Amino acid sequence: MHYKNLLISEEDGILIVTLNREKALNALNTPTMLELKLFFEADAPKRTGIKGIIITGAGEKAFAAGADIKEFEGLDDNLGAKMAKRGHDIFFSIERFAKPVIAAVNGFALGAGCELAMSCHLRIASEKARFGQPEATLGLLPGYGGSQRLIQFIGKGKAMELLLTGDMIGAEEAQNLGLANHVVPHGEEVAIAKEIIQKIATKGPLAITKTIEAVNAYFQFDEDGFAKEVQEFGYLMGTEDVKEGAAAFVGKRRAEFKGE
Ligand code: CO8
Repeated sequence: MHYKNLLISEEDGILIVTLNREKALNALNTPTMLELKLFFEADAPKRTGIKGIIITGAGEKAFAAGADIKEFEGLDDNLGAKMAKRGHDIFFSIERFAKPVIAAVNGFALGAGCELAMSCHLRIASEKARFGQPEATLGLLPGYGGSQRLIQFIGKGKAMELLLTGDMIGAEEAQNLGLANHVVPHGEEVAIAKEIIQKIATKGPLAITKTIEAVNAYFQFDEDGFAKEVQEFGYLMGTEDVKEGAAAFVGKRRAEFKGE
């Protein structure tokens, strides 16, 4: 299969998936999401010989700076909910992948980018990584599972603060909060992720798959929260506020929200 927005390579039995929209800070537009869907739901499961998968971003600056805000124009409540549901399904397929999936976070991991990193089993952060869920700044809430997974990683109080303020945190704070597993010198995140996958590959492969299933099972009761997120994301996508938020971003100005 030929991918346009993802670069896929294999090194020492590990698949490396590079989000490849550097000029847009690897924002996850629809074609990229569809390629992630194809990769994780169809292609990668057939590669039974691989030891694991690493996801990273092209360039020096970003893992992924969110969903592509330039695609928001023309979205309404119905389409917004559909896109959020599709994103949930893709990120569940990453979270439930039978082999370890590690995010090598080489820069900004914001909005959908942070949500993608959180759907991976582990996160190795460059010291330059920045994490955040800035959707409220756009008049939205996270649409790809962020309102649920952020709580799972850092607890309700701090998650509430980051979700309500839209503040970004650096790699060290992300590690202290439990969001990043390790912080490493910039440029070494893929190499360290590879070392960890090589170590996991020495363990029992069935044990690894069953451990991933068991850890994920702990959070199954949260699925109503995901359904709630789809519903509310759809609602917000139909509001004037999100049109204003996206237009302000594209126009490089501060948003003037009316609460409508
Ligand atoms: N979408 C589209 N383009 C983007 C995005 C994005 N999320 N982020 C950056 N870009 C583009 C910029 O528009 C700019 O393009 P251009 O050169 O054509 O103007 C280029 O990338 C470089 O960006 P900046 O010039 O802004 O770079 P800075 O270093 O000044 O700033 C930031 C970097 C802080 C990361 C800044 O770009 C920023 O704030 N980006 C937006 C972050 C954000 O709000 N992310 C959340 C998006 S919403 C979301 O993820 C919701 C997911 C739910 C599902 C959605 C389903 C529809």
